[in-house]
Amino acid sequence: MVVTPTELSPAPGLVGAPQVAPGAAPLEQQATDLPDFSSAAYKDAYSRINGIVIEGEQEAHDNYLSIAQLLPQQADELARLARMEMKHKKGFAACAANLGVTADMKFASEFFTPLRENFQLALAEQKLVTCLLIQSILIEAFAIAAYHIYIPVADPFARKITEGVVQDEYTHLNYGQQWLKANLESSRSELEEANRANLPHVRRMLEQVADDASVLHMEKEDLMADFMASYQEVLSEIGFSSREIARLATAALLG
Ligand code: PL3
Ligand code: FE2
Ligand code: FE2
Repeated sequence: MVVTPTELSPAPGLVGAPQVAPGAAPLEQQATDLPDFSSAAYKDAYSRINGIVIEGEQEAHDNYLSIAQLLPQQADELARLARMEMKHKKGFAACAANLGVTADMKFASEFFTPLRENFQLALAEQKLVTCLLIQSILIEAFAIAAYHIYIPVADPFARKITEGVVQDEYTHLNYGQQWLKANLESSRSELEEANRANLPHVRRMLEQVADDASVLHMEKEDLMADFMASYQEVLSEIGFSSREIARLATAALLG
């Protein structure tokens, strides 16, 4: 599309000094509509979302230590990733304490049951490719999407913590990506099968969290779009073609 100078001009009402009603918040605070962090509705939704995040960080820690059993030559690196996850868990626990919220850990544990069970099954069968797909690709891409969408609508304390965490999560996504790229041909069929079995769970998890997330001003569509962006980018880096990626992503709609 050709962009003409007219299309680049500001809309008539936006010319000149910004108009702010007397007593209103300055424009930069109005840009993203922040929730009321002290409301009962916010704290109620936060108790479940924060529980999910704390449980997710704890399970990520456990999963990297489990993966080290299958990749003993990389045990040091995997222990380093696991330590990062414990730091994340502590950070998010501090976010809840700061808001005076108690995380709902029972809800959170149930939320992760399908992926936890599939990971444990794969571990028992020494299916390293499946373990890496579940933890290092699907869960990490889910975390990255959640943290990206949370940052602009978080309270200032949680925003700082989440900004630090999201950087680490890229390291974790990258870890799985590198291994799978180096071993693509021998991993292909297990990867496709594990993707078909687990991607629908991620979709259901996003659906399950959508109502609480929207109380935090995080929209389901934004979460899904961010997840799909990281997921597809990783698959492309691993070496899949666009057609293969479309096929893998289609598994989200089935099952
Ligand atoms: C991997 O390092 C950790 C996995 C955590 C998974 C998080 C999923 C979060 C879903 C809801 C998003 C809300 C984010 C708010 C943060 C307090
Ligand atoms: Fe983490
Ligand atoms: Fe992580």
